[in-house]
Amino acid sequence: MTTKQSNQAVNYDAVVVGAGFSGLYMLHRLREAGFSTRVFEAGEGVGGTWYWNRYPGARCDSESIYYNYTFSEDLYKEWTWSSRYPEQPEILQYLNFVADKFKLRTDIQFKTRITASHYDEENNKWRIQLDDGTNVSAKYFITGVGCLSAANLPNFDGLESFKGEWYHTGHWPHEEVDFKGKRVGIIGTGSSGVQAIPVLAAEAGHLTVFQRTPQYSAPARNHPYDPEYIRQSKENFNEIKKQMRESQGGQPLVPPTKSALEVAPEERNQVYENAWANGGLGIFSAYYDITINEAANETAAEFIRSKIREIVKNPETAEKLLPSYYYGTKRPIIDTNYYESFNRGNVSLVDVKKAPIVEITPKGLKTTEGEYELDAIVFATGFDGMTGPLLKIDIRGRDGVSLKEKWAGGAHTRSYLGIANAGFPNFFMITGPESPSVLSNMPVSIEQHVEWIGDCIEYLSKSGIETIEAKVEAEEEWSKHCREVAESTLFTKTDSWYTGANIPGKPRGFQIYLGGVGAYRQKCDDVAAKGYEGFALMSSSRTALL
Ligand code: N01
Repeated sequence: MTTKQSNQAVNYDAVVVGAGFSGLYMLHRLREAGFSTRVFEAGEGVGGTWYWNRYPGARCDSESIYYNYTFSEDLYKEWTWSSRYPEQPEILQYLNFVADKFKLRTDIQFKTRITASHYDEENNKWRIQLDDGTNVSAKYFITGVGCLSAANLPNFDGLESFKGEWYHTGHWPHEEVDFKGKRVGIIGTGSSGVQAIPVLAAEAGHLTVFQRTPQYSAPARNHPYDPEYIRQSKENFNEIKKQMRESQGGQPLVPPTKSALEVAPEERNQVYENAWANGGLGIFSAYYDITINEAANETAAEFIRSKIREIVKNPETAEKLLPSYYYGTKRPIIDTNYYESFNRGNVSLVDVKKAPIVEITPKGLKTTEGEYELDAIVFATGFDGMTGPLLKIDIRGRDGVSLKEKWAGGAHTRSYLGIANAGFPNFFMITGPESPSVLSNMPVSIEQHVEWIGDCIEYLSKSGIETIEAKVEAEEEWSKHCREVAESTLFTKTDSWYTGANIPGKPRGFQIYLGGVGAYRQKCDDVAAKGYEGFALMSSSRTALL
């Protein structure tokens, strides 16, 4: 790690924000191509999402042999995952292994947050301010801030008066938190809450789950890997990599060709039963029309509801746990003993849609129906997704216009390929809004963006081009396409963080590209092959359009 003082007025070819999956590979890619590159990371170590999200039960819900980098065959073969869905410490260990293998730490400055980045038009440079008061500049400014790194802490009255301890799943302390024997309340039943609840239930004296929207979840059925399975995956590295990159969701799966409605109910039920028994997201991907046709969706939704009724012994509790929105239109969840937790004597479920939370009190939490005394509160209340992490930085492009101003009408209206923005020359977003990102296997989408951006910067450098900037028309066309694809599905019919509905006052708009990883890669490759179609390439910051 180099010192903070050494940054005063330093200029780099590229500055990258964040040392998670995105930032680590971006640094490696640009350094290999000979560009001076500096990563700034707020945390004390590498890992990004996997550095911050260390709540009890945190684990990945993509299968581990696919949830890793594939840019290096050596790396793929050197690392061996212990199980199908490893826990957070193992994924963090993997990212540390990557940082060590490629000697990345020397170009990462930890414990440093970028507070602002302004484009200096005259000098064609990004002027970047750090929270230690120093600043640096760079020709290219690249964000690897993650899609889910701006925690959403609802604005409940009285939190400051609470006498107990409280935590947010996305900013979990590094020290172990002891819940033994305590009265713990958890707010939120998304992926984080559903993973944390069974683990907290096993430790707490009593766990009260404050649920606003019941969730569909399927068992993960995590298990240690058979060494032979690992051997085969390593042997088939190239094939797996190709399949993932060309797929819909970034997993090497054969896409479903059948409609849920064209098969007999008995056959369909058996398919769902098999998927339930195998664990993972098999139900979600069993038929091609689950997320586009209401009746097809209902078959999967009702199957999961039937499992909830079967698992949860108390019929009243089971009833409260039954979801009614379109299955899969909030992030589908996989769990380990989630519904089973509600059969424990020390777990109770409170429906806060029926009786909303009114305030946090010194002793606990008050809903419209009563007060719950608690020693600790866990906020599993999610994130300001996609745009939130970007807007935490004061990013300003041409004429001092901020990204916040540009996106005031909603992210969905303005980005080109989820990588670039008109008005923001030489600024790239890794897995930005309107790219497949969180609706795909993230490492696959991250690698695609990193490689595209790396190739682009190399091309600009070799061609003597000083700036690249998305054209307004290209941006509008891409955003329109994103909206059309989203509107042809059921995703837009549900309030979720995908649409920004979880953040009061956030402009609504579907923030993710649903056209699939393979098709999206093709589009990005075509854009590059056509000399960066849709971008203005300039020999200086405003003149001589090439
Ligand atoms: O957040 P969420 P998350 N009063 O937004 C509730 C990824 N992830 O951290 O649904 C009461 O999904 C809210 O209720 P409702 C994954 O992409 C991945 O769980 O808005 N409740 C909901 O129940 C995921 O989708 C992994 O009605 C309030 C919950 O809090 C994304 O991160 C693991 C409330 C928030 O759920 C986010 O997941 C974990 C309020 N005021 C996360 N405000 C893995 O792959 C919010 N809620 C392993």
